[in-house]
Amino acid sequence: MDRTERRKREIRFVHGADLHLGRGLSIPSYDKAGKETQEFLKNAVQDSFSRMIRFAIEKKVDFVLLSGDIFDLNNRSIQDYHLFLEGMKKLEKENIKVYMISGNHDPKGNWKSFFSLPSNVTHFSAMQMDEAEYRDEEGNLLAKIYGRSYEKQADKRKWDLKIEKEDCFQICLLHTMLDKNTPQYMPITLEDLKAYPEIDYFALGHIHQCRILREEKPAVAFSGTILPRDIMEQEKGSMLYGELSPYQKPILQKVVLSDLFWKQVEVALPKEVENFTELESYLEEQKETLLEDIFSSAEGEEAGFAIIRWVLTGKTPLASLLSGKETEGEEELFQIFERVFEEENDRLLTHSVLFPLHPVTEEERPIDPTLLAELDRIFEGWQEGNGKKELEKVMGDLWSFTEDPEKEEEEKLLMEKEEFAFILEKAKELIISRYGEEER
Ligand SMILES: [Mn+2]
Repeated sequence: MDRTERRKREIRFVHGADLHLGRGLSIPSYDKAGKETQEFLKNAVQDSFSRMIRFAIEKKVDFVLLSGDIFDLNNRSIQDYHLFLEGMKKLEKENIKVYMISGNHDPKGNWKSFFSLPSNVTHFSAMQMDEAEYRDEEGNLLAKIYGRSYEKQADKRKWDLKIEKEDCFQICLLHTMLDKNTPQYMPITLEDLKAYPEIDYFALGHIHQCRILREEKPAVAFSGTILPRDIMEQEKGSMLYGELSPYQKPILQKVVLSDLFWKQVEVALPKEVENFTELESYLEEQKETLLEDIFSSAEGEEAGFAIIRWVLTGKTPLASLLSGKETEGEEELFQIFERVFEEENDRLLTHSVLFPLHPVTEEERPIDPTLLAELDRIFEGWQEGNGKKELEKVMGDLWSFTEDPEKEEEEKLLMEKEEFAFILEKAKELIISRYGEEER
């Protein structure tokens, strides 16, 4: 064993990101849930955060890495900062260090300093690539940690990490989309990171899913969000536990932090299901199978608590029956699902029910090809830009369609590309399924 190896003892850490403290769960049916369920949902973010802190303490890690978006831009309150502070103090008491950067949701430029952070916490600068040293009690340098915070909601700056070969572990925190095409969120790629063989681990934040992208040095991973907050985030909340050793490649393990998960479940209705009564009996028959599918697919030790968006498909006459009565129909469907799945089951909540949109084949309902082409042209135009402005008017004041976060209006919800595409797709399906209906 040479001198270098003797000095490098193994280090252990926890890597988290995208805590989005302050951001609640987005559930349209929240008010209809029972008292206990509401209480559970209300505390879910806090519970995930507490689990993270408890895990770090129980594992006696050397430090905790937080890769940005600790707070949610639009929802952070003094209580959220207080909650965070309490967590940091618990770690301080156990002599666990914290290294963190600000992301696009909690940029340094408008970080709210309601409290002073305890001495164990290093909040990296937004000015340039910053660095900190982690030493053991004898003062031996064990690790160097690098990171750069966002100053504003966008960080288009060039990536400026310059490092030397060091006699210790090296870790870098980044808040990035890891994609050259989104210049506002630090435009770098996995290939760029591979060019740093001296770095042991790149601890990434921004993408809300746990992704271990590379296990060899330099290891690269997104920890995921600590708690999924809406139906678009269909994975349990998570963080990563890591070990760096001079003798083997980095060890990274996903740690599930929430029991709660969201899922979109498709129920294909046979054509025999002609009305609400028959639907309810059909669901009663399918109930066990559906529940088993939902809970057996859930990761983690406990099956957990499921928030379900039911999507009805299939060639059922119910589809045409509901045509023009969508709002009322949705309410009735919601009640049916609630009765079938939630009575005697306190581990499931119906998020919403999307009524059947009868997928129509060409043979069943031939569509004039010129009309179809025209439809495609209109929809493409919408995705391009001009149509977006029109749609923005139609959809009201709640949504913002801007892709430039510096122009982003704080009080509006950002219409993401995927959501926009989803809405257009559904609109198109609806038009096609209605086409020629009157004549039938
Ligand atoms: Mn982010």
